[in-house]
Amino acid sequence: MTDAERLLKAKIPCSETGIEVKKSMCTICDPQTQCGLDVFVKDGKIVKVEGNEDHPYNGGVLCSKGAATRQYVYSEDRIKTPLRRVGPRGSGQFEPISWAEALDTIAEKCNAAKAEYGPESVAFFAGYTKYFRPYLTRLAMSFGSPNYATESSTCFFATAMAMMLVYGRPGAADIANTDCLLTWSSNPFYTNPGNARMLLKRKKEGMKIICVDPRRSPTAGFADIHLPVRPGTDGALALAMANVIISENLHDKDFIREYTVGFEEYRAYVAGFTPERGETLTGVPAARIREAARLFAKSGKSAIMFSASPVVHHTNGVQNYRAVFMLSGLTGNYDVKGGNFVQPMSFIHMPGRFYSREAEFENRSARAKMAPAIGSGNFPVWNKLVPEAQIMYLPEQLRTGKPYKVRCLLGFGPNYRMWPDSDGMLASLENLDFFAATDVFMTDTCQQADIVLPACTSLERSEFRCYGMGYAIWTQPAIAPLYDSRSDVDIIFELAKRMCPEDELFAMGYEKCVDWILEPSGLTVEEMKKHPGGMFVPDPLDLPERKYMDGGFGTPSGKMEFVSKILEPYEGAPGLASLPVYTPPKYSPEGSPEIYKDYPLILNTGSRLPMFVHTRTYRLSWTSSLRPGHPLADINPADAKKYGIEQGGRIRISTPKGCIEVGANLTEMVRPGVVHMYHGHMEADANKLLEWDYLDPISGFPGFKSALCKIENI
Ligand SMILES: Nc1nc2c(c(=O)[nH]1)N[C@H]1C(S)=C(S)[C@@H](COP(=O)(O)OP(=O)(O)OC[C@H]3O[C@@H](n4cnc5c(=O)[nH]c(N)nc54)[C@H](O)[C@@H]3O)O[C@H]1N2
Ligand SMILES: Nc1nc2c(c(=O)[nH]1)N[C@H]1C(S)=C(S)[C@@H](COP(=O)(O)OP(=O)(O)OC[C@H]3O[C@@H](n4cnc5c(=O)[nH]c(N)nc54)[C@H](O)[C@@H]3O)O[C@H]1N2
Ligand SMILES: [Mo]
Repeated sequence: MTDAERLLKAKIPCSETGIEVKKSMCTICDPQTQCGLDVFVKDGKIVKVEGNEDHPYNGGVLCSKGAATRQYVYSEDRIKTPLRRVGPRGSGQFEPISWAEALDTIAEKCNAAKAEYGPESVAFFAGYTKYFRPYLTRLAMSFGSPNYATESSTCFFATAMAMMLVYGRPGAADIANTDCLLTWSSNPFYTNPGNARMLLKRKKEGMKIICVDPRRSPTAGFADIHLPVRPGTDGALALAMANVIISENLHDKDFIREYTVGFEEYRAYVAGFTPERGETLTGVPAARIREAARLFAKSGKSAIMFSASPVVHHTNGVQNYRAVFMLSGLTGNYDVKGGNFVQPMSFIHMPGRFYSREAEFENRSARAKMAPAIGSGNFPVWNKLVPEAQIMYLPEQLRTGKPYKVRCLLGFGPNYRMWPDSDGMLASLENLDFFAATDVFMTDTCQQADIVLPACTSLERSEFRCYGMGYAIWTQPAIAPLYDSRSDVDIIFELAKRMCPEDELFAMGYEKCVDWILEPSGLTVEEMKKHPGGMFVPDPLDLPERKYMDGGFGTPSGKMEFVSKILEPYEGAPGLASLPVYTPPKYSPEGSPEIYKDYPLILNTGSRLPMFVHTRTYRLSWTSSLRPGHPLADINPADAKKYGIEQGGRIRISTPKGCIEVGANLTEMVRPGVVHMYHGHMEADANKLLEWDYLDPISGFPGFKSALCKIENI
């Protein structure tokens, strides 16, 4: 082998090999964990990726999904050109068309529906992908439709609602400065590697960890105290911890006196949740509840690390998280360093230590003059707090045409398997007059669309992102968009020309709009282009503690609310009590004993696996090989023994709604009595097992993590 061949084989970037290293970002697991990437490119093709060592979030590290970037980008499933459906829906019969024809058709259909039925007849939807959302929001607002919705109808917003009901503004765990981290259902070792590294560093420095998780997750493995709660009983556990804190006089009386309302009612309610009752309701031993409550209340500064999903994936989710978040105020840990510290969201739900004009750009206040959004009548509290449609109601509105017919759907990464009763969601799409889907891959949702548009990946486009430590990046394409694909943002700006030509900001173009949004931050696209791997923001905000001392809390009373003023008008309606009243999940041993008799196991769908992200990485052989035999359900060996199930054996999981057939994976990681099944599999879609209206009445979030099921060998 010659030297030149050796260099090439080793993929060394130099003039002999012609390999260049371009800086980029991995967005396979959108959006919190955008790891910096070094992309090795030769002749316009990616030959290798590595983590960018200089990036402050990942410091050179990549997970299995990021390491499989080349398989993701060069997947066989990529959509190559704009397509028009020529066969029946779902038939897969499409013909290629030009971009101009595709964009003109979409705009004509939407403009015609607007003229005939009103702009609300057109819905705009973003799946899990986040980077294009401000522009899609503005497109919907300028077009005049209140029906802008996202995957956040199932993710994060219910957690934010719980915080907002109590404090007005969410505060995130200040892991860097806390003495005691209470991870309530979060497992960063699988879901957020940067936070996991921080957690390990702080543990070495003496930080205590309490982990509330039904599974013996890696996070639970590092915890000083693990509380293996029965899924969906988190509220009862939090109330029992509050009972210990108050009865042992560990609460922060000064804070409570000055800054809260409803404490006496709360104290009286909490008195009923002794640790012994807590044990009965949650399965966590009373002694351990006491121990955890004391550690949390006595550890100097304590912080609650919450999650976007598991606690709120229950029919009682928002109430449960309200009870959890109250532990911060109760112990004086809200909006202090080392506690749950409030920072403004700078861009797309991420703090970046700067202010931006994102909200002004999106112009959601325009909704006030529009027709009611999808789901707003069914979820009034959601409607009050979240300026988006609650899209879980879409299938029912499509079926019934009530309160009005939705005619057109523009989906960017739409995936019908995101909804409970996914089959019902799929069938309901038949009621649309027109459906356009933009995706990277030809999915079975795209097969339903009238027009399909090919989106490129993050390595082929430019996008802005920021990070909590005050870092920002404007990415530049590492390679040109493959085939005839385009960035979602380009598509949105092209549609804006055709659907809201009078919009002056869209008329400025993408980069100018980003500059406009970032104007208060001092960041500009031009400056960021000089730092392809990202840069620290020029004058990062250094916010004081206890910002509520100036201007109060963002709640109706201006104080922390143990009794919610927003919920008070709904008192008496099931699940909407103004105190954080604990009710068991609708389907649970206590909530539905009749069903429990025949379906004696709890079905928890979607607890994360390290190698999969929703529907995205099943198609990659590298990531798939890390879970041989998938789709698999995780079952405790004691349950497996009871039902005569063996490792790898085929089983049927049934609920009253339906059944799926999967392999069995026996693991001590899961609690006896709980079956864990990851979602989004084409061959075995867990969301088929759930009813469309199995939803939390406050948030409209689905009860993905507490249905009842039975299992049998097949
Ligand atoms: N690898 C990977 N990373 C991801 C994702 C992915 O799909 N794969 N998804 C991303 C997305 S969209 C999200 S929302 C986040 C989620 O991020 P995380 O919340 O960290 O992940 P999960 O595994 O969903 O849940 C964390 C833990 O909650 C536990 N849990 C389940 N039910 C309950 C319950 O009722 N109560 C309590 N207390 N705990 C419960 C699970 O056992 C699990 O260990 O991860 C993001 N990161
Ligand atoms: N049973 C169950 N269901 C769940 C959950 C659960 O825990 N259990 N979790 C819920 C949560 S927390 C979330 S966040 C949702 C996520 O649910 P989804 O939004 O369905 O998530 P994905 O499958 O990651 O992405 C949807 C589509 O976006 C496409 N896509 C990827 N990148 C791009 C891009 O750059 N542009 C465009 N236009 N499309 C792109 C993907 O190919 C995919 O087809 O699922 C929810 N559903
Ligand atoms: Mo999520």
